Amino acid sequence: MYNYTQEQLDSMKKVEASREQRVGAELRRMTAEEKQTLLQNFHPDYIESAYETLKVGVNKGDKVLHELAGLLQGKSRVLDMNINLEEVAYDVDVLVIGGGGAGCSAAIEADNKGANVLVVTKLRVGDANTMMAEGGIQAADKPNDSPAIHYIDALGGGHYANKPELLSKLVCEAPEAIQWLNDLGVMFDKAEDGTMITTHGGGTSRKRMHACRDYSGAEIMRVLRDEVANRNIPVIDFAPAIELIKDDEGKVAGAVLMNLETGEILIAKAKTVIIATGGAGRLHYQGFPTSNHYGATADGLVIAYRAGAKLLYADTLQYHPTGAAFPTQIFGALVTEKVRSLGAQLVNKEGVAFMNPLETRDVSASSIIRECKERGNGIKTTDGEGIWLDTPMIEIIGGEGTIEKRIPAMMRMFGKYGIDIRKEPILIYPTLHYQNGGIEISANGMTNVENLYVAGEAVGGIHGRNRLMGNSLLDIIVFGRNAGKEAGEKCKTVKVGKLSLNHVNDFAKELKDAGLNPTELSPRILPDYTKKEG
Ligand code: MEZ
Repeated sequence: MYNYTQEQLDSMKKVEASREQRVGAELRRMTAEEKQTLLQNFHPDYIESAYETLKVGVNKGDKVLHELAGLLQGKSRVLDMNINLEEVAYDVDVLVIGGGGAGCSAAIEADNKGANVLVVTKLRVGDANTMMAEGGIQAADKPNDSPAIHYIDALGGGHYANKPELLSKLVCEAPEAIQWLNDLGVMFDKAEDGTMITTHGGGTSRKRMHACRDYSGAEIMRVLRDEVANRNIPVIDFAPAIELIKDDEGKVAGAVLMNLETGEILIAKAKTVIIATGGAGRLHYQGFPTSNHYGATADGLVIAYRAGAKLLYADTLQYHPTGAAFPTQIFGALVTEKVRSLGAQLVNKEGVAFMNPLETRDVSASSIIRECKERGNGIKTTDGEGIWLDTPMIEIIGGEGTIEKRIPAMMRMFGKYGIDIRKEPILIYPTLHYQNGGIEISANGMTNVENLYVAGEAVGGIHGRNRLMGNSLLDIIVFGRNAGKEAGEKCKTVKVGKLSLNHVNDFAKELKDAGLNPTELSPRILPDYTKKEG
């Protein structure tokens, strides 16, 4: 057992004491009014002081978090560089920026269209939030389910703000996405008769979460990365895009890449460009820890915004209810929602299960924050406080061995620190997990800027103002493939004009005219964890 404090041990005893009577107890769902009040009072998205209004660009007048505003209105890295756009290092049909699940899916489909594709990644292919996704991928492919029911669940979870044409595409193409992955070789959890095992997630009315144990994203990424390699699609690692390039007609026509090791600048010319750069957890909005991978710094949003692409719901973030709160070595790491799907309850300091564990994520996170901040029912940890997630319930409900079989990665993550989640509850607190908003696209994957496509977490609008579990692994496949097909087709008719970075200079002038004189370079590229003075 881990070296817990006396206070933690005393509280853990209360959790153990109440366990038996909690097993099988029906925990009430909140009413719509209760949820709204809870969100307004405790969800971080509602903290006005965390936001500021954008002064320039297409979303001028919209509010975004300070951290993102600083980057969107930051200083372009190319302004102080002497860049020769005629020295083209790569000339391709489709340039895919990002090597996660969306980028790889896009590259595969563009390749299927016969396009000459290049993938460029900031780190390495697979260093992405896809790899970190644990619990599963939704698809309505069981007889008691349908895309229409999936649509209604996601629409309710998204506070009715989802763009209908995007959500419709997501749910209607979900069964085919699962089939595609299965055919490529993804090892989904299956029953002995070969049918897929599916579970609930927060806010789902049917069991439609397909999983590969609790490392679903890693398994999907393994297969997509192999597929890209098997097709000999060229990939350039450690080459983040630091700016988009347009042509003299204002159409997107490539990107400025930076060799991360040498700083060398490389020009990639392309007929169509797909941004698949993922999320922004490493900006640590409002000081939250994050479940995101090291490169999640909103780069795609920044370069797209400077090129004139519109953002949608950039003010809404997802704080996953169950980030590890303890021990400190894994502070903020994801504890998959599947733990709750399998029966673990959220329990406070006094051993009371204070909410239904499968409310939607924004509601669950707010409820945990309220329990700690307002009600004083949190348990102190090295880094703050947390709530118990009563994992031993899973073994009681599902039978001995369920944890090892269904969530081995969780068992291992805590086991490394001497915590046996089959026997002891674990401490959790919300962690920054997902960017609900992003760059606006049409159903064909294109932004308002000609020849610029977006897929994956960098897109805004699919999930409205709150995403349901398992709809992200789904969207990277559906919209990644979609962007690849569309961009792979569109490039056949594109003639690229003279390359230009005028839009960057225009944006800099806009900043100056607005009285802004930014010194912070953007995109950020990598998070800054150096200790600040004072
Ligand atoms: O979709 C997700 O974010 C997901 C499946 C996360 C998880 O809790 O495992």
